[in-house]
Amino acid sequence: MIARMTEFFQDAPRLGNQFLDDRLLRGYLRRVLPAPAHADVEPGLRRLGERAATDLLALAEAAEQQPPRHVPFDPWGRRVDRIETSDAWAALDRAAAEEGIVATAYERAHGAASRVHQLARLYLYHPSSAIYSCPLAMTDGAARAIERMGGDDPRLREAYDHLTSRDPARFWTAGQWMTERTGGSDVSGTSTVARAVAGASSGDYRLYGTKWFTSATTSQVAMTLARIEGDDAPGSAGLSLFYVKLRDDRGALQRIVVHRLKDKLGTRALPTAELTLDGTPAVLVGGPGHGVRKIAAILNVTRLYNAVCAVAGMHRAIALARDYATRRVAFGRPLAAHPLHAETLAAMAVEHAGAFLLTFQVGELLGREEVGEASDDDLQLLRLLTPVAKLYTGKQAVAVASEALEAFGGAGYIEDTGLPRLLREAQVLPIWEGTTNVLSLDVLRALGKGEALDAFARGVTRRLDALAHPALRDASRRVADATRRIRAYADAPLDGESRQAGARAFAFALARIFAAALLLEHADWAATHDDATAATAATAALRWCAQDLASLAEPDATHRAASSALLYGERLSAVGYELSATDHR
Ligand code: MFK
Repeated sequence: MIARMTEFFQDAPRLGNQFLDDRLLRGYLRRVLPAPAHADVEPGLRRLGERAATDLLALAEAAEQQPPRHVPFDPWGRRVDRIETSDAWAALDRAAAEEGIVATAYERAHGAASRVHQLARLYLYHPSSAIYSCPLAMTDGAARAIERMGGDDPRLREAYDHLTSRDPARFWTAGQWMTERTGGSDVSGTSTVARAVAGASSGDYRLYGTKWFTSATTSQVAMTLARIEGDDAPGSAGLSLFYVKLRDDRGALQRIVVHRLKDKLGTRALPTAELTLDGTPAVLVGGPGHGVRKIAAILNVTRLYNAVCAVAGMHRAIALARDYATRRVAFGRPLAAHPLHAETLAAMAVEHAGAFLLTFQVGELLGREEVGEASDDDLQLLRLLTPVAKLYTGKQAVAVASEALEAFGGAGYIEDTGLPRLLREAQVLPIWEGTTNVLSLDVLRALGKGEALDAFARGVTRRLDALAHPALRDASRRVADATRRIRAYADAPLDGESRQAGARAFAFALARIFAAALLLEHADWAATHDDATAATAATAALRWCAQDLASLAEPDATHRAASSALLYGERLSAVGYELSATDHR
């Protein structure tokens, strides 16, 4: 018995070609890309899917083994603030350029569909990138901001050319420095000051202040916020957007002091620093003031990246757990043959399918906006669904990663299996780029005067009305009913505080309903086109729609007072909550 045990070694999970293994991605691209575009891009995606399971994966693992190091001084005591990263990290940068992970979106070889193609490339690249996707997100956001607001400033044009280059020798990445000690989510607390450079052209400033989180500090350039001296407009309206080139022609940091690298739960190959700008030259972008509104052009791209990376991470976690379930035998049969295990993995696949379609829908809308083909409804939906997709997928990515680790039993908790990284890399997704709650409030902001919800309802109804397959009818009725319920909720005369307290449940309902309509649309297409993925598309859609799609909260003043008492123990009577005498103690 002992001899038999010692001879046994469990096979590790293996990854196949990450494009060929992804039926949802392939079916989706067949549906949404025009046939010539599909024929053009498919071979490249196939190659990238292979790289994601081979050389990129090896580079990502090597980069994780050699995290960045801050070298503050040279051997002779001069302040140098070098951030040393691994060769593998540099190779992932080169691969990103060559694979056009950013450039594809700006070359626009396939018009509006270019954004979907580019996001599909990001989706394949991200889980084998050691989070090199983070600098790429900010690079794409910066390119978009410069395209929209850069005007003809030669320094910004130069940056745009580098940020969107496929040539590894020319490719630059950008940081996005928003967070300060005085303001994390509340960016209006930014205390960095911008002083105009006397005698220089009108866009030239020097920045003074401390940035508390700067991701990808090895980037060549960054976009940041500062208050122009003398601008006393209140809150974020008094902030302006600036472009910074981090190093001079000799490679020295331009009056930037790096204090330390952050010691983070995950994203460990990615350098994230605290730094002080002490007269750093900067170029004003898009004129003075309204910096938050301007940096939102970047945020809305990076939030979409966040969602794509969330669904990509879910897919990777499921791919590993699915493969392992065929290799691991317990109680006399492979895990895959155990009904409860199979149900658990299938539920993760359904979660991934809805999150995937919701996210790529935002990509379709952004693609149309970028080439000037977006309708008014598209623009409303883009504004509304960007935070919805980000907040929903970020949260679900953690749940799926956690479930995936559990599917490996104890091995999922052991560092050198690489599996714990799935959870660590997921946990950042609901935090950076706006937490779930901050984004739920952004959803309320995006509703505006109600036009966005009108566009939302039309987007759902149009899809439901077009369904042809009779098997989808019941599910379609459930989605229509949930849409009526969120409309009634939005129209109800709730006070502002109650509206805020219920904002997360509302945002989740929007995510579930829109994803439901997209899943039904996709399943209908697959069934009527006899697509190879028709059965899985229909199963995912029907299971998704069987859940409560609009579980709304109505936390009125009494409810909120009780929540407060639950947390802080104040006397409920003080806030008018009537309970028995014993409850008041
Ligand atoms: C692997 C995946 C890749 C991910 C890469 C991640 C690396 C990046 C690391 C980071 O940078 S993390 C830092 C991220 N920080 C945030 O996301 C900030 C989160 N906080 C918010 O989003 C707050 O809601 C916000 C800062 C926007 C609140 O600011 P304000 O100024 O108090 O809000 P206000 O006054 O409502 O909005 C100011 C203007 O901006 C308004 O326009 P108007 O001036 O015309 O009235 C808003 O409509 C507009 N605005 C705000 N958010 C917008 C927006 N416009 C469009 N889209 C938005 N999302």
